[in-house]
Formats: sequence, structure tokens, C-alpha cells
Amino acid sequence: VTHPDLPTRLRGVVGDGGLVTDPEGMRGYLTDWRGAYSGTAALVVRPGSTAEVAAVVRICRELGVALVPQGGNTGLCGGAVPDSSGRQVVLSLDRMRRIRAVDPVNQTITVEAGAVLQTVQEAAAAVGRLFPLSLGAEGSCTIGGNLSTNAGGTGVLRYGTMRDLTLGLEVVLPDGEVWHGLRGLRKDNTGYDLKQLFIGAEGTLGVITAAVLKLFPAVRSRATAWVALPSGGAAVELIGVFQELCGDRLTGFEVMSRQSVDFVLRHQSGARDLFAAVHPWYALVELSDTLPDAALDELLERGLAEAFDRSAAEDAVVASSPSQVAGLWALREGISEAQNYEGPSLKHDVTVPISSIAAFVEATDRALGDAVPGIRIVTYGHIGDGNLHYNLSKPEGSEDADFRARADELARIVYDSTRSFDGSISAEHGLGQSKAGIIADYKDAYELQLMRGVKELFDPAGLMNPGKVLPLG
Ligand code: FAD
Ligand code: 2HG
Ligand code: ZN
Repeated sequence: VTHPDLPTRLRGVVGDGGLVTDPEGMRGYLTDWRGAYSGTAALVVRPGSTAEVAAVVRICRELGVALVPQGGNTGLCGGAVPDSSGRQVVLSLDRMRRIRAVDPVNQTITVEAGAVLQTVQEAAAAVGRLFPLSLGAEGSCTIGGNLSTNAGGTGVLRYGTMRDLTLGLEVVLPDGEVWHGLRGLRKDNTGYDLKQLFIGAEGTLGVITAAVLKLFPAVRSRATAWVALPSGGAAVELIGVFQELCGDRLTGFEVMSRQSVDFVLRHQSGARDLFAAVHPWYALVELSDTLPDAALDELLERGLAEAFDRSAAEDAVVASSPSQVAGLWALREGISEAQNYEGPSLKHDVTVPISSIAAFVEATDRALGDAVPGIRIVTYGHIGDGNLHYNLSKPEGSEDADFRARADELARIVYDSTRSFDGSISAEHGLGQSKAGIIADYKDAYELQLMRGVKELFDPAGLMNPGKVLPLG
């Protein structure tokens, strides 16, 4: 243990139920959801209130113990996983799950950081409102983790990322002080917007304990199609058609390469191909509206007809029941899991300007294919945001270890290509521990220096999630 007094001091704050010290009980907190990152810890502490979080942070600061904030542990960059020293403490928010208030008139919801995203969506729906953040891990991920990674997902096209969805925060700073910024205001020009520093900070500047989030009117009609495309570039043309025709009613636009869909068809029970022919790319298009009788099917058909005229689509299926809608989304949302059955999944969550997508995919695919003949490229994502998950699987029949050994080289190929198209090497998953070591090669040196200055100001002792986002030292 880091300091002999640590367990007793923390037990005095959180009680027996708030402390996990046995290896079996700690196991689930030490490995991420996908099993890609593992660490060890002195113990896991589970405070039940903001005051307890503050007391825990003060004790750790006094004893010089580093903290790793953790929500649902579904993050994809190892940000919530402690290092292997056994000296860090995992601070889990899993006892702070309360919905503190729902205000349908102000269109806001105030929730604790450990609240699971799906329960927040359900609390909004119960008062006829929509909380629009939506992602595959929504049954397990928490608002604190969503905020700390500035999560995106499938609703960003219409509603924005967590940065756009947040009005106020409550945060325990690394010195144990509480910042009470839980304001539900859409206008507040009283100086620097501090909440934006904590959003996307991946727990390196403090522990978020609660948030005021924006709500929207509930959606009452929906139309969904699965569209076969002749190329990745056609997806850009297709989204243009729908944006011009439908404006804000276009609320979902996801793309996936054939390889991505192939993996789902192979590994997801009940999944089946929707077309007789094989197509190189697919798009999932969703329109929605607050009107119960918005005639969205007609609008969808009009957009598809125009896409066929322009040769931007080869075939399409329009869902005719809620279960068919769910089936289409399952095909899309199943990609991340399906790829895990094919050996190591080397993930690259990148973004480029939408106008460059076609050229970017062509150049990157070519460079990857030259480096590893037979490599399986699982490209999919939120193309309306310019965000592609450029994920890689080994050539069929080759060894996991051989492929893994080339991970850094392949990441360089994807990231160098991303840079040459003026993109970013992290779109929505963050840097965590996976990219903390290389961000300096892809981000402006002065910008990084400013970021280090912010870290130093908030956390001079360097005890808040060290080694994440920025490299140590
Ligand atoms: P964790 O994994 O626990 O933590 C993530 C980071 O936030 C860590 O650095 C941690 O230290 C920090 N943190 C957590 N809670 C706090 C807190 N209260 N205060 C301070 N720091 C904190 N992401 C997307 O953006 N879009 C997607 O479409 C998407 N789809 C996914 C699908 C699947 C199947 C999976 C497994 C993940 C997906 N993700 C997606 C990744 C996404 O980042 C997470 O699911 C989610 O936002 C993280 O929430 P969490 O509670 O699990 O956070
Ligand atoms: C998605 O869009 C998620 O499905 C997960 O962001 C992406 O697993 C991934 O790489
Ligand atoms: Zn995604």
C-alpha cells in the first residue's frame, strides 16, 4: 500500500462499504470493459457524495497518493485504468448515480456523475424530453465518463458532443476544493468558460461530481434506411443530398465499409445481409421529427430517389417497423464488438474535414495495404462529423502477436495520413494512456505548452490521473 494510513483514513470518510481492498473485488475496476488495458491499485474508493469525494481527494493529496477517476470503465483509450505500480487509487463514481432534478420547462436535467447514460435518457423521456447523447456503451457508461471524454456517438450530427450538451458542472479540484458551477443557464458571459476545461480532460484536472445537461423536445416520428453505396466517397454525396433536403431532420448518418459489416454478419447472432449483392460501403440514414405525423418516409424516399439519380446509392431498404429499425442499428452498433472476435483490433479514432473523406480513405487504405498485404480494414463511423474509426484486423490466418508487434507502425500510417489531410488523431474517444505518448508528434508545440500550463495550475502535485492525456515528466 502507498501509505500505511491510507485505508484507515479513507474508511473514516466512506465507511466499509465505500472501500474495496481485496483483489477479487477490485478486479473489475482494474481492467477496461474491452480487456485491452490492465493495471493494479492500492485500493478502490467509492464515495457516496460530493463532500466525500472532496474529503477523499484531500486525504490523497496530503499523503501524496495519485487518483484515477473512473465511471463505467468503457472508455477505449485506457484513461480510467490505473498504472501497474500498485500505488494509485481508483476513485469510482459508481455510488453517485442520482438524478438530482429534471426541469422540463428550463429543458435541463441535473445528474450525478456516476449516473448511467441510459438512465438519464430514460429520465428525460419520462417527462417528454430527449437527452440526445447516444452510443453503443450507453447501458454502462456514465455521465462523468461521457463528459470527461467529450463523448460523441450517433447524435452529434444534429445535437453536438457533450461540450454542446452541458450547461453547468460541479467539480472537486485536485486540492479538494469544490467548484459549484451547476448553473442551468444558456447565456452566461461572466468570463472564462471553466466547465469546458473539465470536459474532455479525462480526469486530469479534477473529479466531476454532477452536471446540468440540456434537454430537447422528444422525437415522435422517425424513418430509417440502410443504403448500399458504390464507394466511400458516395457517402459524402449522399449526406449532402439529405442535408439539403431535410435540414435538421437528418439526425443520424453512419457509414461502414463492407469489411465492417462482414464481421457483424459473421459474429452477431440473427444478423443477416439485407441485399443479395455485396456492396463496398453502406450508410444508415435516419430522419426524425417532433411532429407525430411528419411523413418522414416520403422524405426519405425522395432523398433516396435523388441519390439513385446521382449514382450515389446502389440499393436501399427502408425499415417498416420499430423492430426493423432496431435491427438496422444493431448491424451498425455491433461492429465494435464483432471485430474483437477477429484477433487484436487496432483502433484509430480520427477526424478529417468531410470534404476530404474520399481522398483520405483512398490514400490511407493504399498505404495500409502496402504495409501489410491482406490487412482487414474496418472503417466506419460518424461521417457527418468527419469521424471515422479506422480500425485494423490482422490478415486472415496470420498470428496475433505478429500483427500486434506492428501496431505503432500502423498507427503512424493512419495518423500521418490524418495529419496530411488536416485532421485530428482523436475525434471522440480521447487520448487516455494510448495516445498520451504520441500526441506531442501531432499537436502544435505551443498548444501543448499551454495545456501543460493548465495542468500545472490545477494540479501542481500531479496526482490527478497522471500519465493520461499528457505524458509524464
Ligand atoms: P470511463 O471509461 O470510466 O472513463 C473515461 C475517462 O473519463 C477516464 O479518463 C476517466 O478517468 C475519466 N472519468 C470518468 N469519470 C470521471 C469523473 N466523474 N470525473 C473525472 N474524470 C472521469 N465513445 C464515443 O464518444 N462515441 C461512441 O459512439 C462510442 N461508442 C462506444 C461503444 C462501445 C461498445 C464502447 C465500449 C465504448 C464506446 N465509446 C464511444 C467510448 C466512450 O468514451 C465511453 O463509452 C464513454 O464516454 C466513457 O464513459 P465511462 O463512464 O465508461 O468512462
Ligand atoms: C462506435 O462508433 C464507437 O461504434 C466505438 O465509437 C468505436 O470500437 C470502436 O473503435
Ligand atoms: Zn464512434
